[in-house]
Amino acid sequence: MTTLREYLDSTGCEEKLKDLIELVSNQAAPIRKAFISNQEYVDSENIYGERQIALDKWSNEHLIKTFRESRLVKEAASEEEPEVVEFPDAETSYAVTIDPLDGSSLVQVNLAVGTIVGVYEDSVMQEGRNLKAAFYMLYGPLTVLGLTVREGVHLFALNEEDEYVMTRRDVRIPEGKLYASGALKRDWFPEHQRFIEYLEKEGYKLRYSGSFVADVHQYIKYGGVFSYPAYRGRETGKLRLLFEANPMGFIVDEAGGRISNGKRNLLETKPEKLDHRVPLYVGSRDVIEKMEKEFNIEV
Ligand code: P6P
Repeated sequence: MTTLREYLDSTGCEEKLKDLIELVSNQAAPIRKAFISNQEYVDSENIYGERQIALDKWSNEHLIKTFRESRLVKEAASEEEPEVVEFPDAETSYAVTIDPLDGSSLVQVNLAVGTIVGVYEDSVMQEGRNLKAAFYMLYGPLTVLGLTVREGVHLFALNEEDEYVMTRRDVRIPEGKLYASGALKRDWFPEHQRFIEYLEKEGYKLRYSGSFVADVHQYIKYGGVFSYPAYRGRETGKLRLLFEANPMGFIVDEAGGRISNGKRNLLETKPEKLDHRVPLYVGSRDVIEKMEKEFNIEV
């Protein structure tokens, strides 16, 4: 089976970027091992006012330390950090976004969670379509790596020797029939409600876990539309452009799907701040383009 390094060597990827992808994806094993000893909530909050579990802090600190020691990263923006972390000793100009442990509260109920990574040149404050690479490590029954270096999307899994081997090459998202919507139904705007009702009439099946990375991984395989819309009380939506929407949306786009804010391609959105939130619809291209044309979702 093709290893991660063998795949990377078959691409046009820069050497230092290959090293960075391998280094970060190999942190899956130590992060997973930390699950059992970092369960409790700590008395701190992230910049979104969300209480952090010790695991958020541990995985964030572990990845930041890994970046610093590697000299492979010029700056890193993390969902768990108030500001961009600069690395003056860097030997590259890679700018990285991380969601160190997306869906972390689900560890307590043994559901899949993951690490989401985006790699830009020079700065993280640019449109998602400029990503040089995007990948995620998903900690489920298997430890899976979903990766694009702008040459399609490929999946790997850790084998018995803790080495990534390719399990699926050139993933293409089908026009499947899963759907999900975050936010309370009573707070949905009418246009979003109308779209969800359309999907249900068309026989779409609800699949929502509370972990964006795990849900999008499922939608990449089966197809459909995952949404976390604008809603009354939070017209910007909940999910983060830099840490969740851009990297995962870029991967879906590379697999032939689409990510939208309800009206247009989210990968063309210029970030205004680190904490830039966006309404999002991500998954199969045809149904999302139909939504953009026919459901008049306001943004
Ligand atoms: P809710 C996890 O906190 C997260 O950022 C995403 O991973 C997930 O899709 C969403 O929030 C879940 O939000 O409001 O359903 O708890």
